Amino acid sequence: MADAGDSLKTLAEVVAETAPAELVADGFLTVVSAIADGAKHVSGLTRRAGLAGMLGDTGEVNVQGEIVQVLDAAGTDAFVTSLRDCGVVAALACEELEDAVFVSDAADHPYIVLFDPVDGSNNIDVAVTIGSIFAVYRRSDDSAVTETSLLRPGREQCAAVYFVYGSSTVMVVATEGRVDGFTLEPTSGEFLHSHDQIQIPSQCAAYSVNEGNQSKWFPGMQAAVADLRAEYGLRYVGSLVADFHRDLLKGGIFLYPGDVKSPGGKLRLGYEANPLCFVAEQAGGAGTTGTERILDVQPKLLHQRTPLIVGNADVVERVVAKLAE
Ligand code: P6P
Repeated sequence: MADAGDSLKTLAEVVAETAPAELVADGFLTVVSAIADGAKHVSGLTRRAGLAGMLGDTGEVNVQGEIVQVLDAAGTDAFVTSLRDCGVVAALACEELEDAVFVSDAADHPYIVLFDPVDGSNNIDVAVTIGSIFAVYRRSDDSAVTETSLLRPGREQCAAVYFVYGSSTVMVVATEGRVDGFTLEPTSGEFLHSHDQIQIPSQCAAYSVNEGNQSKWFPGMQAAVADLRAEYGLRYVGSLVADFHRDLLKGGIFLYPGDVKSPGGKLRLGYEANPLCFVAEQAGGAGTTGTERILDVQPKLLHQRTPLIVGNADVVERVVAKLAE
């Protein structure tokens, strides 16, 4: 029986045809392919986690102070290897690694990638959707790459990529002015163009926050979420990429605010908030700390955390106005 996948373009075809010419000219497709190769490996491990020894934790604690899941470590290895060896990445930073990995200062290595290899990893053991998130930058000049080279505001990203390992494995690629989705065809191993030019729907369909933290929120956030609660249904997976992807495709607003215990928030700026807010803005949405556009924040630390409010621009703006009252 004919299958929609039979007529869909591949990731390589779409990126070659639609990505900005200056990116295509200096190896952007190589970066995207390296990221996709790592994700195919992680997708395969995720689908067979209980059979592939991918459940549970390693007993180690990462730089975030979080227990490292077995799949976190496997995902880190897969993506570090594919990005380090692809030949166009000068440096990379990963949630699971305290320090950046410096690959080459050569001019033919123009890209820098920050990533969260397996987001939501505490959901692995219960087979709930998890993801991977990537922020892609071009080196600002040919000078030697240092840790400072990775502390760039999110507005300087040339692309953002994330994967949802859910009921299907979906890759979302955003470049300036365009967001496309690709579904992994397991038999061929190809990511096929299943979502053309994604734009966030005009109507917000749900709010997404961990209501269990309500008592810890500052009063302004408690009032802002009360407004959302009065108008929208609640959807919360507890896996950032799953919650974000639903809001991107269906309309919605995701919030992980700072609170009295963690005023700076829980989620990381460099490889969670920045790439997802880049995607959101290219799809017509918005992302803020509550007081500042996420993409304008000047990072000071590689693993810096941030409050995050992202989704339908009009609803994000309403929350910001409420917080400012
Ligand atoms: P909480 C998963 O651990 C994660 O980093 C994100 O994927 C998710 O959005 C958030 O934490 C969930 O945190 O405190 O609601 O369990």
